[in-house]
Amino acid sequence: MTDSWDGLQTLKFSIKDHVASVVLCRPEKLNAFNDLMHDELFLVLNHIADQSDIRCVLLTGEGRGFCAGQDLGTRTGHESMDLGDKLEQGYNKNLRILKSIHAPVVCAVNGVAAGAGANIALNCDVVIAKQSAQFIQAFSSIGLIPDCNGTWLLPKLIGLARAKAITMLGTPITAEQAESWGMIYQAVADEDFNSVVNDMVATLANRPTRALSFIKNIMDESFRNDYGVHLDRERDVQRVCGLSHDFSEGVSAFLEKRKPEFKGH
Ligand code: T3D
Repeated sequence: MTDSWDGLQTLKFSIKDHVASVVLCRPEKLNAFNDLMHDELFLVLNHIADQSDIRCVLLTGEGRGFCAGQDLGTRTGHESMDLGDKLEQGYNKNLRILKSIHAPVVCAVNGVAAGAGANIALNCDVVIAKQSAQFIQAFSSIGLIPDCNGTWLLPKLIGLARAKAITMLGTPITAEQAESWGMIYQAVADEDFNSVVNDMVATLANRPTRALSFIKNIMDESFRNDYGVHLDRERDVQRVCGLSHDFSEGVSAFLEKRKPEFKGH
């Protein structure tokens, strides 16, 4: 791990035991995004995407919030501002890299997730939230539409009826509600949150990373493919998995009644 990450001002970044941890770190603003945070996240995500030995990524926030979306203090004088450009230079650039990361990305929502903050979380592969956390589609309360692909993800995760209502009303959704609606994987009691997250991340980092990478991509593809095309895709991907070290190790470990030692390739 290089020391050069010590200079980050809006994030904390570390890699340990094949897990890359990214912590959004502007707690006084509930980790809302300014330009520097967009730029630093871009640097860090690019680094992660280049490291083939990273086997799990953890994204979380410092302090009592996960992320309150865009720092609205940077959006005064809006009549001369092109938000399409801002999205392209900030969130969209980062989400494209996030999606390209081969390893599973766990989002640990440690507190309120509002606006872009909520939808960044939903773009991750596994979302775990503190029971006290809330998800708020805050956009329409300031005259915007959901971004960070919220309008693509939410109808798929929770259905059109709920997606339209919560985005139009800006209703805060509790972590438990989010779990019961299928918006996130799990709501966890606040006192158990850190240990559940750490266990989840360590478990994923020791599973067959290449297969996990295929799983995340092929599940996303399922929304575009028709039935027959998707059967073909599964066949092709399974062919590759069948040639992997991890498949052979998984089968041997099962037959020998021992714990598998996956290498991630
Ligand atoms: O512009 C583009 O690039 C287009 C893309 C936009 C994407 C977006 O994310 S738009 C949506 C932006 N986010 C919001 O509208 C959410 C605004 N925040 C809130 O509604 C509330 O803060 C929360 C519901 C998230 C939390 O409420 P609460 O009561 O727990 O905390 P608080 O007191 O409101 O906030 C604590 C501090 O953080 C406070 O600062 P202060 O008064 O202690 O100095 C507050 O101003 C600050 N803060 C919270 N969110 C933001 C923020 N400062 C700037 N921007 C924020 N988004």
